[in-house]
Amino acid sequence: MEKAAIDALLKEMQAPTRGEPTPRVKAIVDRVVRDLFHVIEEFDVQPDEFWTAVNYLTEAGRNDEYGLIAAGLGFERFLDVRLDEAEAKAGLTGGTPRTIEGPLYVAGAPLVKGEGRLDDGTEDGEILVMHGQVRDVDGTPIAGAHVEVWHANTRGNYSFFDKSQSAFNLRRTIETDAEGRYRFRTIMPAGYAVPPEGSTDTLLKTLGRHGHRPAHIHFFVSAPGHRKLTTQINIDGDPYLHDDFAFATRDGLIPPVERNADPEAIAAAGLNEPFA
Ligand code: MBD
Ligand code: FE
Repeated sequence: MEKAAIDALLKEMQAPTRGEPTPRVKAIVDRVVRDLFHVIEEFDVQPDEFWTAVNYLTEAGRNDEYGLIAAGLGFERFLDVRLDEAEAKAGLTGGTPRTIEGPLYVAGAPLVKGEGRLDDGTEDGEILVMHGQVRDVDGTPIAGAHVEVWHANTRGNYSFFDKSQSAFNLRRTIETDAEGRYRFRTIMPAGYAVPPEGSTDTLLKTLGRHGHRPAHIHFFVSAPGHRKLTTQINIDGDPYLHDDFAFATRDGLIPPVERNADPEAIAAAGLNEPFA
């Protein structure tokens, strides 16, 4: 079909309307439908191919994988880049870079003050201690900020999504102390991989891609009167560090990891103390 004929057909299908459409939604849906008509035309998509795609989407929804697909196709990264751009235009610069939230955050993690232990002790992992300070863009420490932390276990799985883990394992909200500092003890996460043979995995394989992420730790940082930061850190040295299926690795989010096998140095640094 000619492009003009497709558009004429679409116009025919605009009428009759009933009631008042929501203009923004209508404009977007009309545009998406029109673009898909053109894709069907351009690629000569056959009815069986179209219904295969519909069934794929049905299954992906049943598997709760739309969030993963959005990450893997780069939508989440794109939305982030647009936020960066909008902030730059508004003159809002500086601070720790943002990166994507991903689909695995769960609200309501236990609140601890200043420091805490994230792992429930059931897994034998490499002990990881991370500390930091929340500051505003002028460098002033922020006491009482909330640092929400969540990450995967040594198999790359997240509590709640992995029913074998205890509730809120590897998830906490840490309130910064008077100097804006926070500290936590946990176990070193492994990199994440999309569920094998799932909808995302199938799609990525069809595109000649993998579904791996480097080992990482997620953060929301928030305080009254400040914009909320959504970010992550990556574990340096991970083979997928610069090959993340979700495109979330960014300069400034790969802190140095100090590996220390010396028990005396660990004790001297106060790292044997019972984190709350
Ligand atoms: C993750 O753990 C994640 O952080 C993202 C962005 C996508 C899938 C799994
Ligand atoms: Fe993640």
